[in-house]
Amino acid sequence: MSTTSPSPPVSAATYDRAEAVKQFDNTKLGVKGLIDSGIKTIPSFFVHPPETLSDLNSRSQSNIPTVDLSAISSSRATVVDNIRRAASTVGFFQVINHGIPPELLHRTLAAMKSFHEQPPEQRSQVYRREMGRGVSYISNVDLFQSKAASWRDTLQVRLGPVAADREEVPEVCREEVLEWDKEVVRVGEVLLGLLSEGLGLGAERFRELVEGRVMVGHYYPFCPQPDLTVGLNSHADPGALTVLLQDHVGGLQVRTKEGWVDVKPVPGALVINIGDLLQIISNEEYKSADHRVLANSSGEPRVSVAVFLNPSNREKIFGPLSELTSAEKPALYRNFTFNEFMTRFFKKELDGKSLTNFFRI
Ligand SMILES: O=C(O)CCC(=O)C(=O)O
Repeated sequence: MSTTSPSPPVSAATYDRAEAVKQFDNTKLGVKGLIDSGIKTIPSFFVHPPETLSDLNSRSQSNIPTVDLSAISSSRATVVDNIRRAASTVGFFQVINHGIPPELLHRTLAAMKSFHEQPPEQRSQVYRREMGRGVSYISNVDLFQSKAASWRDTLQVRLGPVAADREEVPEVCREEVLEWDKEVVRVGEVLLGLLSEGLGLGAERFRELVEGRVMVGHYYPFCPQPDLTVGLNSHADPGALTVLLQDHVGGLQVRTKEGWVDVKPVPGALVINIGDLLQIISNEEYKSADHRVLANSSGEPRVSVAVFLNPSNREKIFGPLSELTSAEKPALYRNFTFNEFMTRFFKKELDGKSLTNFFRI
């Protein structure tokens, strides 16, 4: 535990947290701006409660599964089985040999880093909390709802069903974002096909789950007091499936039965996780998992790019698929529209796996 106190060193009686949060947001420069200003202690509103901090050092030595996609054409049933096993236990796995050129993996991370390292006046132009135009640069999507802020900034880009205007995507990462989206759609369709087959549903059943897509490009600057805050609070993703590209720095962890497990960076791999919606429609055959990112204590910033795959029709009714429910296995969730589901998600802070409980029967 750090012995330095977080800044500002004021008594609880005089500290106006809401004002401090507002002032931070008004800088439009995120956590990167704080680090660039030379701070050595973190503002108090980044300090997490004792119950979060005391859990940060707990970790298990196990690994999450790695699935090799190169065998799809020669031995599809084995790959389906490996994916089904990973999705129904941990809900998190890495995939290798997915066919995305290593050069694009590298370029996408580098372009996202370049966006976050642009001069302040360029970054601040894109800083906004509303996704109106489909692109927003923001620090902490839940800044005004959460008990404590987290040490990261994010560029969000809507990719589907209606993508942000090409010109809106910051030029410094425009080509890479658009190329990355194409590859994620391709790999996402393959994975959703395998996951669907794993439930005995045929390869096409989850096709629509790739149509609604949002990309988040996270930047986790060095944190001077990493034992007082987090990079990203524990949460489960609400949508169907997440495709994540992380750099070599590390810090992502997933909660398993054995405790928190590091999702160790594997060169060239993608990290895939099941979201709450897929847990629900599979009637819990597949499991979404809580995950978090530790505050970055390394000398270099950490960069990750996640694309959340969702259905596009917000009015469509979702719930456990009838093929997967029976007298022996009754539906565990009620039906809802995707709109109701996402509205519920955005009403709360990113605080663990609680979204599914709102819809549980
Ligand atoms: O940065 C990471 O590794 C994880 C990102 C993540 O969990 C999210 O965006 O929901």
